[in-house]
Amino acid sequence: EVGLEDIRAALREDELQPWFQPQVEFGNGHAVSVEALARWQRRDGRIVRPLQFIPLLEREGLAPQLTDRMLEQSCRWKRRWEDDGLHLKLSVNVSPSTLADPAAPDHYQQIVQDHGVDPGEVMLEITESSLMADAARGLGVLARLRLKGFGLSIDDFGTGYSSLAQLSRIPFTELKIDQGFVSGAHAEPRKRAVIEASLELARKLQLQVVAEGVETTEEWQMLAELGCGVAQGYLIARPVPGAELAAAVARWR
Ligand code: G
Ligand code: G
Ligand code: MN
Ligand code: NA
Repeated sequence: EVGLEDIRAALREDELQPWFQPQVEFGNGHAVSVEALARWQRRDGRIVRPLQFIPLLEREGLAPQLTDRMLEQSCRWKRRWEDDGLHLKLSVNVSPSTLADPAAPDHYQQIVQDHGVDPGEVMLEITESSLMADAARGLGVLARLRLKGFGLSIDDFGTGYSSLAQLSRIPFTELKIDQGFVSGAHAEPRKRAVIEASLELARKLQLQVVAEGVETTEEWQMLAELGCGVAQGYLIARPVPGAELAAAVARWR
C-alpha cells in the first residue's frame, strides 16, 4: 500500500520519473515521438506503476506537481537525445486537475521554454473521461494551451462518452484510439468498425491519429491498411527509462 508520506517523499526526492514509449509512423516506420509514462523507482529498486499512486496524488491535490516533474524531466531527456542526433517529439499526460488551473498555460510554456523546447514539440494528452468531468472550465485552458502552440491529444478515445458536439469545440490536434479497440481488432469486426469511424472523424476534424497498444503484426497490418497515422505499443517497444531509449528506437530510425 502506498501512503501519503511515501508519495510526498517520492516527489521531494525525485523518485518519480518518466519512462518513454516510442510512437512510430505507419508510413515509413520511423519513431517520431515518445509518450512519457510516470514510474516511481523506490529506493529498494522496485518500480511502482502509475495506477498505484496517481489516484492518491489526485485526491491530495498533488497531481499538478507530478505533471510539472514529468514535463521538466521529459524536456531534459529530449535535449539529451537531440545531442545524440535523435529528434523526437514528446507526449506528456496531463492530469485532469490541470484543466481547472487558469495559470497552467503560462506555467507550462515557461517550463518548456526554460528547457529550450518549443511548445510545438510537445503534445499534452488529456483522457476523454476527464474532459467530460470538467468540460466547461477546461475549455478555456485547453484553448490557451493550443494558442501557445502545444499539441492537444484526446487519450483513451472511445472510452469516455464525449459528445461529438463537445469534441468539435475543443481545439484538439490528435486522437489516441484506446487499446481496448486495437487489441484483436483484425479478428473482431465491431472493434474494426469503431476504429474506422474514429479515423473518419479524425480525418474530418484534421486530427492526427495514434493507435495505442499495438501488440501484433496483424493489428499493425490492419491499422496501416485503414490509414492510421502512428502506432504505439509493445510490438514496437515497451516503455523504457530515458537512458535506454536510443537502443529501443534503433530499429525504428
Ligand atoms: O504506464 P502505464 O500503463 O502503467 O500507465 C497506466 C495509466 O497511467 C495510463 O492510463 C496512463 O495514461 C497513466 N499515466 C502514466 N503516466 C502518467 C502521468 O505522468 N500523469 C498522468 N496524469 N497519468 C499518467
Ligand atoms: O496514457 P495511456 O492510458 O495511453 O497509457 C498507456 C498505457 O498502456 C501505459 O501504461 C503503457 O505502459 C501501456 N501500454 C503501452 N503499450 C501497450 C501494449 O502494447 N499493450 C498493453 N497491454 N499495454 C500497453
Ligand atoms: Mn496517454
Ligand atoms: Na490511453
